[in-house]
Amino acid sequence: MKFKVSQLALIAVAAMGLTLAGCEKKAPKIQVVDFRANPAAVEAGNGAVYLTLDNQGKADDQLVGATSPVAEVVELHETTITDGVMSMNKVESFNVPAGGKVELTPGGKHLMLIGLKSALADGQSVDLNLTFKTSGQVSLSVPVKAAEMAAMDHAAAPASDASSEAAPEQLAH
Ligand SMILES: [Cu+2]
Repeated sequence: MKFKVSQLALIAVAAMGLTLAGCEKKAPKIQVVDFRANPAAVEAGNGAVYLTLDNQGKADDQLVGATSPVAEVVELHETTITDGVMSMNKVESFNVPAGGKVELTPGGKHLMLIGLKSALADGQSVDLNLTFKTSGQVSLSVPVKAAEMAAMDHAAAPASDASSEAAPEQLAH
């Protein structure tokens, strides 16, 4: 009887070990890199945050939400160009595949800071809290700085988009 019990205990310990090892193997491992916010005036109303989500784990994860004290809401957006017209769509999540990366860059996916409560001034930092489906919360202090490749992005964008964006200001003069 005594022998049997210790045998059971061994089996239980072995099973626990396997479960733990299994868990570790299957978990996502999210790292957030290359993050920055675009400078924006309060009057602009909105701002954008760009970053790279790097998953070095063995399971997929999803970015499902974000909050920041500088904005009323933070939405996950994806910019698409259909027939030369640029539009932004709100999406529910960004999938971060196991062993893969998701890059949020101008002209693509981004985090939209909606209803700015204060200006995003160059050189400042803003707090951002990301929520992942599996990994949970990740807090960042995001530096505000302009894109280094801004000139290239503009050159690559269709001319019609650039002129329609600039139009209201030009009319005001
Ligand atoms: Cu947007």
